[in-house]
Amino acid sequence: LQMESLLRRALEMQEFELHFQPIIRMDDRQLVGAEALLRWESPTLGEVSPDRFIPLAEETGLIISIGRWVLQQACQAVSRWNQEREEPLCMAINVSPRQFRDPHFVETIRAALDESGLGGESLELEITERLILDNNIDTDRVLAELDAMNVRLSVDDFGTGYSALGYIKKYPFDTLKIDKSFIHDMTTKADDSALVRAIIQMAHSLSLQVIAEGVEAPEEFEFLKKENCDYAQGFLFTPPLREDSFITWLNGTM
Ligand code: G
Ligand code: G
Ligand code: MN
Ligand code: NA
Repeated sequence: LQMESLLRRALEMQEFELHFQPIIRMDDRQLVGAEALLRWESPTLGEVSPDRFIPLAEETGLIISIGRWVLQQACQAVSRWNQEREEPLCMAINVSPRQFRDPHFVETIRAALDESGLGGESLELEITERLILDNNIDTDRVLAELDAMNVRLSVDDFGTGYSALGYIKKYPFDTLKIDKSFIHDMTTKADDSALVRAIIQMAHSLSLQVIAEGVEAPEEFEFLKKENCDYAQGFLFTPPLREDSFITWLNGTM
């Protein structure tokens, strides 16, 4: 209850910050984009993990206004970065089922893109399997509208949910993100390496691209590269960074 009342005020008290984690193309190790990850520093509670406050924000409906803030901040950030780049970066944002079901969701996306002068192709929305399997009324229509705006759509944490594979073909997804739990055991456990290989092959046969999450070791990178995985993200490159550190990292390594 205390956390709820603190969370209610966190936006206006400017206690949120976005961190950014690079997404790397495996072919040439070039930076192609970043995932925006929300951080809450409460003066009362200290740093609160999103695993704790995101579910609370979903229950209370606060995720609608918080999610809008995330979207606006993330679009403005990538728009700034792209002004100084030849190859534009794509910004990936996590979207909760509750946001997705908000009747103003598509309109909010359109406004954030317009206000930051971005095309839809500069934005990727990460959606969990949970949302798709909600079997909600408007899922088809909302995904089709986003697709028509060229917004990219990815399935986050792939493999951890119920993985009804039918929906992947049914909806206009561009990318699968393989959950870090599989990547972690992939180079030591035969089951996990077989699974990762199968996911990559299946994705490619459906014309989807694959991002491996949680890549921590060079052996993992090499294994994924051999299996033709398209992109990688993880501590091997860097943890999520504040914008200033992200820019420093980008200038230092790319
Ligand atoms: O960054 P970290 O690993 O602590 O994130 C934990 C979880 O919180 C992840 O599952 C991530 O998807 C989720 N998360 C982080 N930022 C956001 C956000 O802006 N919106 C939503 N809906 N979830 C987020
Ligand atoms: O659920 P989602 O994929 O949105 O969550 C991404 C989370 O994974 C972020 O909170 C981020 O901090 C975390 N993360 C990113 N790279 C790594 C990694 O290499 N190892 C581990 N253990 N976590 C990671
Ligand atoms: Mn994610
Ligand atoms: Na994930």
